[in-house]
Amino acid sequence: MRVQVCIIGGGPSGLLLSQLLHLKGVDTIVLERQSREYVLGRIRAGVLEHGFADLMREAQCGERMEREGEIHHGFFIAHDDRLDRVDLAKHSGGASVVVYGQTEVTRDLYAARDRLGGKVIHNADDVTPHEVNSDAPYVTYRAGDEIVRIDCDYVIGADGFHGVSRKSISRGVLKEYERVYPFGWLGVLSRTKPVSPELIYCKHERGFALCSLRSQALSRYYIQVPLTDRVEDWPDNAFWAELKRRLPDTVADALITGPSIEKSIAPLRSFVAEPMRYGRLFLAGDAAHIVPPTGARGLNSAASDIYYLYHALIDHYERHDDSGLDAYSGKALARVWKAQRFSWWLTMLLHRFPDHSDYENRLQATELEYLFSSDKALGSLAENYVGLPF
Ligand code: RFL
Ligand code: PHB
Repeated sequence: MRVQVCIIGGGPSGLLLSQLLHLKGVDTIVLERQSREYVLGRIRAGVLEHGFADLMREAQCGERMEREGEIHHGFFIAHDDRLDRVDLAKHSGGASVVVYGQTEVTRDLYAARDRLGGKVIHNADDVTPHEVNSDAPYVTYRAGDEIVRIDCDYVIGADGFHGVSRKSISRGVLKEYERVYPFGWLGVLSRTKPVSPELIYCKHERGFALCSLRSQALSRYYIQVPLTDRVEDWPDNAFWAELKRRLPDTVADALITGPSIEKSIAPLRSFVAEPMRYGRLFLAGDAAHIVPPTGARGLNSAASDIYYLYHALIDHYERHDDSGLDAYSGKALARVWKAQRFSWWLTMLLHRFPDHSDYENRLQATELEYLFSSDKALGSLAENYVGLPF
C-alpha cells in the first residue's frame, strides 16, 4: 500500500492531523496499536485552549464541542483557607478556555474520520518505521500473521510517550530532557454535580487537589498521592474523605460525593525530546513531550505541533515549499518549552514536595502571595493558561 503520510498513533494528535490533511486532499493512514474502545476508555484532558478549539472547527469536528463544551472565563486557586479567583478574561484580554473532555474530542475525531472514509487501522501490532532517513521511508505492522508494508512520503510519530517513533531516532541525534516529580495524581470521575461551576486548584499542606468537571452532571477530581500508592489503596470513601480535608471548609461542605466511574493514578513528569524531526519522521504531541497535568497544557501543546505540521505539509504538497517542514522542529520546540516552563511553574507552586526545606515552603507561599498581589503576575498566569499564540 502507498499513502502520502503515514501516521503512527490514533490519539487526538494523529486523528486531528489525518482529518485536516484529508480535507485538503492529502492521503493518510493512521496505525493505532489499541482498539477504539480502549482509546476511548482513557480519561485524560479536560481543558482546551481556544487555539485547539479553532483547529477542531477547521477539521469540521467542532459541532458537538460548541454545543456541549463549557466556556470558562476563570478558575480558582484555594490556599490557606482562601479561595482566590483568576479572572482569565480580565487578565488575558478577553480570552477563555473550553471545558470539553479529551474522550469526547477523540470520539468526535473518530466519527469525522469514519464520515470521510479515512483509513484508521486498529490493533496494529509491531508498528515499525523504516528508512526514515532516506527518500523512501516505509512503515510495517502486523495484522494477525500478515506483515503489511506501507510506503509513504512522510512518517508522523503521534504515538504518545510510550510509542515506537521516538525510539527509532538514532541515539546520537536525540537529546532528552526529563524531570520526574515525586508524586502522582489520583483521579476520580463521578456522575455527580461538580462542587463548583469553575475549576478549583487547591494548595494544601496534605498535598494538592483539583476540582474539575466534564459537564454540570459529571465531575472530575484529583488528589496528589505518593508514587508508591496504588488505586486499590484508595476506595471511594477514602478518596472523598482525603479530598474534603484538602478543600476550604465552604467547598468541602458543598461537595457531593458518589460512586467513582473511573479511578486512575498518573505519575507527573516533564519531558522533551529534541529534535522533533529525523529525516522524514516528524514527532508530534506526547511522543515528543510530556508535561505534568497541572497547567492543562499537554493536549494543547499537541495541538500546536499539529497546526505547524499541517501547514508545513500543505505547503509541501500544494506549493512544493519545504520551508515549513524544515522549520518545524525549531518552531514547535519554541512553543513546547514555554508550555514546559508554565506547567513546571504551576506544579512547583501548588504541590507539596516531601523533600522541600522550610525555606522552600516559605518561598512557595510567597510566590502565591505575590501572584494575587500583582496584576502583571496574574496576567502572565492567564496568558499562559489560555494558551500562547501558535
Ligand atoms: P496519546 O493520547 O497518548 O495518543 C497516542 C496514541 O498512540 C498509540 N500508540 C501506538 N500506536 C501504534 N503503534 C505503537 N507502537 C503505539 N504506541 C502507542 C496509543 O495507543 C495512543 O492511542 O498522545 P497524543 O495524541 O499526542 O495526545 C496527547 C494527550 O493525550 C495528552 O497530552 C493529554 O492527555 C495531557 N493531559 C491534559 N492535556 C491538556 O491539554 N489539558 C488537560 O486538562 C489535561 N489533563 C492530561 C490531563 C493527561 C493526564 N494523564 C493521564 C497523563 C490529565 C491527566 C490525568
Ligand atoms: C481535568 O479535568 O482532567 C483537568 C483539568 C485541568 C487540569 C488538569 C486536568 O489542569
